[in-house]
Amino acid sequence: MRTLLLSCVRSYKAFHRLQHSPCCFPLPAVTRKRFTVLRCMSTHVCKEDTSYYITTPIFYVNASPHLGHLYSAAIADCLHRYKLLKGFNSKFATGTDEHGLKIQQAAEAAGKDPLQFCTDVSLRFKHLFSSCNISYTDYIRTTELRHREAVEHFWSVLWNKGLIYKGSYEGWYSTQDESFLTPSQVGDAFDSSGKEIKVSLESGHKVDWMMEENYMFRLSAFQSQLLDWLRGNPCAIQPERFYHAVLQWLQSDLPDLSVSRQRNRLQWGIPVPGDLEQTIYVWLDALVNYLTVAGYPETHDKWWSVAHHVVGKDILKFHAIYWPSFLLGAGLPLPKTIYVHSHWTVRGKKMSKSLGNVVDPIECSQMFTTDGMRYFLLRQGVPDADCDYTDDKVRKLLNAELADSLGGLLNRCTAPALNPGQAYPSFCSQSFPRDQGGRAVAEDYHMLDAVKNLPSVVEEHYESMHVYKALEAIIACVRQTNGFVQRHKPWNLDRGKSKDQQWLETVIHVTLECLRIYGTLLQPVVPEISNKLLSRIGVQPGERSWGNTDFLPKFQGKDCPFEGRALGSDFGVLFSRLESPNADKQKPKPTKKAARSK
Ligand code: ME8
Repeated sequence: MRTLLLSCVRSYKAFHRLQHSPCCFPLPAVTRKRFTVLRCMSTHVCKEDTSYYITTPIFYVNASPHLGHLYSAAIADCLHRYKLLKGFNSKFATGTDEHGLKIQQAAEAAGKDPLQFCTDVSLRFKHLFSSCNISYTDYIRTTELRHREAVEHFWSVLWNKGLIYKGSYEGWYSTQDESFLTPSQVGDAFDSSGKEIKVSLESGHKVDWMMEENYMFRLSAFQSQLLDWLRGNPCAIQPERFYHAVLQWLQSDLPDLSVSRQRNRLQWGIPVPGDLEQTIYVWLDALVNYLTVAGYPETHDKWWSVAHHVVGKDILKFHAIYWPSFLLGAGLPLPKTIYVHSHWTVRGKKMSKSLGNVVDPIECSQMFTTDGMRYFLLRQGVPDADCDYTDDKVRKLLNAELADSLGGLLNRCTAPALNPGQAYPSFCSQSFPRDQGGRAVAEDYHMLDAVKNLPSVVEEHYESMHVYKALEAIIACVRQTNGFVQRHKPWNLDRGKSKDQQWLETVIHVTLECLRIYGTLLQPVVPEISNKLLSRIGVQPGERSWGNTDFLPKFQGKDCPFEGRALGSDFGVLFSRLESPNADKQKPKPTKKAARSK
């Protein structure tokens, strides 16, 4: 990451030098064109702005939401909440993609009016997101009027610039992926009845040959600008693996792209302005949603200049090639970052509606709690690699980390037996001096160092969407703090002796300080658990931002605002251990007598 950041800084410096170098002008036309792109990107890198705009893909409404959709939304929600904690003015958009052949066919199959069909399924996504605390600030549906106006305007801009022309398309099309494919992206397969069919090599979905009069977008004209953009912005697509994949794709020629379908084939979509015989291609329509939410075509600069997209790797081509080309064509800045994540699989197969192996996220969050599911997805999901889902993995992870490690730690230092005053006790600097000499041992000093550095470590991982690494770092510190308590066994200290009492209070004070940091840093991932933890240890809502992560001020000779404060009154368990479903079967059945006496 550090290397990546350094190279971003270096490229920005290079652009800056280029901009201010007296020998830059006059530039040949091609260079000038490239230079415009570079400059527009350099403002992206340097602008110190506290606005932030994050999006998820907008999801197709051909079927109910599944765990993969919740995963993308949870990542974006985490980044949004993190930015709010950092004091940013953050906008977070999600929503549903409701046009196109696939939706038209799904509505027909359901025997429903398409808009009614879309509304029903869109509500299911909305319900999922609100029940999982996905705190979006805008929910967009592509069937809304504001979106139609944005798409029509965007189309007209491209048309007026001569970037769209009437032509014809002949080639493969996958309705499931709503994607055009070249012959090299297509292979042979058999359908369920044994018939030979052609499929997309990437998604495995069936493809059909199509031949139509369409409007075409001059995608081929953007190849070198896309390469310039990526070479000048090595952080634009993260993680690095996907950045290199896109650079690799750009080594082959880009064919022009069909951006409409004949109206007689596709009625469910936005008509091409000025040509009612054609419907706008669903991906052009869908991608513009990000602009619609930013306020396009009215004042949109404030949000559009700070846009970041979270997408699954299945739709990288659309976001890293088509979308930037459309934007360059329309003269708009490019997104700051495209964060790409891999897939959840079930027994090694991508979880998807068409394969019928989906995991229901609502059922999961009822079984494992909302925060439990959020924690699992973000702790176990690795952006670079696919991850297999099983209920058992969820149970084991949550029991070990949320119930035992974190919950156990909170319980230890707030239990009335050890903390009868139910307060944030005093820190004694003679017992835990800055130099050795008190009761603290070398490992305790190592732990303090680790917790002190934790906010910056977590910040770096949140910034690069490596949420699992942030959680790994937090849980490693939680374990160290448990080790600290275990090492000093405060329950064995003699309260009658003032030195023991001071040390006991110091051990609890340090532990509560650690918990305060963990609770604050965990808020973007598990907002309910963090709230419970911070309330229990007496941290007020106004004291939970990133600016409040100054750890153990007493150790640095500063005042601690929490010292002496009463703990919160909620004694409940932080996270209850999850039983495996057959645990009940193993328990002895109650006798009739015992059952009657209940
Ligand atoms: O592609 N694991 O919509 P979609 C992880 N409408 N994430 C997954 C996943 C899995 N198994 N399956 C899906 C579309 N996702 C278009 C997007 S955006 C302008 C238009 C997530 O309903 C992941 O983010 O097929 C993936 O990219 C997205 O859902 C695809 O959702």
